[in-house]
Amino acid sequence: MVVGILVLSGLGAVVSSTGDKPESEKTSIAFSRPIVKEENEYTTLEIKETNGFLMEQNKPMIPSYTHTFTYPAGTEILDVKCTTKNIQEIQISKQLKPTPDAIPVSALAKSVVKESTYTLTEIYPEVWCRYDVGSGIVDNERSIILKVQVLPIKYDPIESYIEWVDEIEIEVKYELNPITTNYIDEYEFIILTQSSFKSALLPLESHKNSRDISTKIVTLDEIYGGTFFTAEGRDDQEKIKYFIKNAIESWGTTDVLIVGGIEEFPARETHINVNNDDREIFFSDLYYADVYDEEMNFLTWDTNENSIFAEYKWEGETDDVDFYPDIKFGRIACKDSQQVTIIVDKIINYENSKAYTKNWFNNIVVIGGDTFTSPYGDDSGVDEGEYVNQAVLDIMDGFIPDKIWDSNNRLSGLLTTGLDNIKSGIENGCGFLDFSGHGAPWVWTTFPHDGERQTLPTPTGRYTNEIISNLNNGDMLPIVMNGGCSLGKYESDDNCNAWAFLSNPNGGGIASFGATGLGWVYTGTGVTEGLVEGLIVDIFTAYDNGAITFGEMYTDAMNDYIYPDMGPHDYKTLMEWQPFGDPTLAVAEDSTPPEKPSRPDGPASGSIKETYEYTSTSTDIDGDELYYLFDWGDGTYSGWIGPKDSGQAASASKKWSSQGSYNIRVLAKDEHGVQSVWSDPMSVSMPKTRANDILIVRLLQKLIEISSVFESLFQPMINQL
Ligand SMILES: [Ca+2]
Ligand SMILES: [Ca+2]
Ligand SMILES: [Ca+2]
Ligand SMILES: [Ca+2]
Repeated sequence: MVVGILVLSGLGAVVSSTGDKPESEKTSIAFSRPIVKEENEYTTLEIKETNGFLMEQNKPMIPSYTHTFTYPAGTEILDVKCTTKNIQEIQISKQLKPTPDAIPVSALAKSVVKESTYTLTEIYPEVWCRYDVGSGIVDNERSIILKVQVLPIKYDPIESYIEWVDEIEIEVKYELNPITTNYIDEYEFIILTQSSFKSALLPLESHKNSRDISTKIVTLDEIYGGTFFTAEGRDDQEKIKYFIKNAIESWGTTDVLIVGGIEEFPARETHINVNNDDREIFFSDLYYADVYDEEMNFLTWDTNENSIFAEYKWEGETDDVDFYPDIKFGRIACKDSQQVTIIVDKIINYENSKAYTKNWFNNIVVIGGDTFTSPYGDDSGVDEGEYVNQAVLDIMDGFIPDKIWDSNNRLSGLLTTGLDNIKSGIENGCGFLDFSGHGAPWVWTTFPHDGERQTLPTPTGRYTNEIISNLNNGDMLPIVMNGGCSLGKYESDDNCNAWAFLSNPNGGGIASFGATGLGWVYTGTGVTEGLVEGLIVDIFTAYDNGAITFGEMYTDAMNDYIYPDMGPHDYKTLMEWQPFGDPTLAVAEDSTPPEKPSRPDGPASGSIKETYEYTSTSTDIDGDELYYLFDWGDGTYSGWIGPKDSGQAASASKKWSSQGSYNIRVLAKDEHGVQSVWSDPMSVSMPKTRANDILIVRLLQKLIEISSVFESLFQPMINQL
């Protein structure tokens, strides 16, 4: 949604530097006049320069623009000032649309959508800008991240008008005190485990070292016993967290893999009071990753020192949490050495074969239905699961989609069932798999459009961990998003869906995400604007923006998601969203992309049921070999054609089966799996008739001309041809 931010101060921002004095940076954001739509009972606002919404429950939805400033670790943010330019008023006749309800996506309890409403007696929001400072890892650099959320609208519910501002200038005053980091890159990557798994992990350690990722296995005994650094901390989890801090500061560690299920490797319990319906205690590995606050102090997640961790309005208590991960991390929840060996073999094979260069990798399977239905109070008419899937496909637009949906009858079919289609989608090979619906630890499910019962996928209405464990997709291993409640709750089911993809020795997945507790999402088109499904969209965006490891996909998405004054649903989402897998896993490779391929060349018109050939060419500055994909504009693709030398044309043939106009476009990828942009489209028209049929049509038309009596008889025949 970011469209042309007008930055008035030139290329991005102006930084003035005057020796030791505080420095400052200014950025201006211009906003065009809001588009006001008054539909049904509400007014909605759109401002084209905004990139999100302020979405507080029981408050109106306000367009927002979030700007991220990044500084070296140690920088102190002294002041953030927002100055508004012209403020104008627009009278509105209907109240602003409320933020959609946040609803849990549990497979067990039916989620009832209440009609979202609010009562406001004061101008909302109170401020034009708000900000938040944290410490995290950005492009492998320890960084201070400043998020400024600009709210270009104020709403007066009593007088029924809005104020909007056409420009806001943000001025940041800061002092650069880069911390001296004598971090030698001794161990970029540490693998933490109980002793009994160590020997099964040795092949992974040497594999990573051979890929120039300096790696060390450290056992819990060594952490608790102070083998490398003096053990400190009040309990095992805190000792592990201090160990990670020491590894960052003494070894230059950026990535941490935790090995073991809840019995084999402890996790931290959280205490988030989302609302009185959800006071579930759940586990969060983000605890281990969020090592520092914005002043680079060790963050205990128990700032009120009552030894109850990660409190949010828990018996009235709240602990400060920074949320920005300071390391990239993942867990492989192995319960025995055999599982360790399965995962280690899969990782080594995935990386040695460069899975991301394979043609199957460029397939994506998306699965969804109507997450919230009208019998349970959702009157949006939106099939939320499919809506999220489509948002993912729009981001991953060089991937060939396999849409397993209720609306196309592929999730709801009876002859070829939903389960059949999911199985063949995965077993045909795909790089990514996105489930969007409801869950419990061992089952994913969803509703048909406006359905009363969770009957998808057909025929059983259940996609279970047992089905996942029986997948037989060999080396073609996807990264899996398990959208729904508790699908990553490994402490209650040691073969929960998210983990079952990894533990499968004959296929399954290479890495996955799932919630360790009850997950929350918004209803209607708000579903992609935040919470679990919004974070999934951010993870795909991070991949599309060039993340090259699994850990970067997650960390970049977190860095993107976090905003000032987050609410309880965001707290829960960010703490429960568990990455399963190796954070250093190579999911892409750096290479200069091929040039935009030439517009396809070939016949611009023709007849259906005849075969035509089209060609296109691209070049690669690195001289890489290229593969081409033709999108025929009718929902079908050519499949990847190649390898071709850089500059060598590629051709593909197509026979259209129904009449119409189609836009053909072409994409190239190089031998490293890096894709070009799509070519300009070539428009082709396929009239309804074959050459041989044209004579017949002319004859029939002649007959109609002679007498209109023939029209009712022959016109349908003409239409058929
Ligand atoms: Ca506490
Ligand atoms: Ca942090
Ligand atoms: Ca719906
Ligand atoms: Ca290249």
